[in-house]
Amino acid sequence: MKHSFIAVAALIAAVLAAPASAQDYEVGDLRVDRPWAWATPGRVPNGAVYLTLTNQGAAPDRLVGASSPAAKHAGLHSHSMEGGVMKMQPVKAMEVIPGSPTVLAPGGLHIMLMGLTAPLKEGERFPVTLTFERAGSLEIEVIVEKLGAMQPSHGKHGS
Ligand SMILES: [Cu+2]
Repeated sequence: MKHSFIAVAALIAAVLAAPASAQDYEVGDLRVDRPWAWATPGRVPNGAVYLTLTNQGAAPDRLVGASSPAAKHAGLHSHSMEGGVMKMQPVKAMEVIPGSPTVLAPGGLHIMLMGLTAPLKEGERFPVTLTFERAGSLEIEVIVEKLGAMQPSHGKHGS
């Protein structure tokens, strides 16, 4: 009982602590914090990138596209519960509103990597280019984190 609690607490601490060591990036009024991805087991064809977008300016902006040499195709996706089932769907854009950070996280918004050119391995980094409507393009480096508990729900995703 006590042991399992400590294990869970340690896991949560590790998950929260790990992305914080990643770099932050800026383009125009926008800041991109802690881009990361889960490691992908075996030959899983898809991965997902998570990060936080902050708008430090006065005008709203939107993330309208993403690309990466790590995958054949990168797309913007959201997650939602429909009849008790977690579903993903493509979204055209993600709003980045001043004063209200847009958080991409497991179970919510994410950048989908479809057709990975190689498995994502813990500790590795790969580049992703983000395209914003106003601020333009920005290349970030995504850190691959240890596979976590949210991955199975994501594995259902079809390309
Ligand atoms: Cu997805």
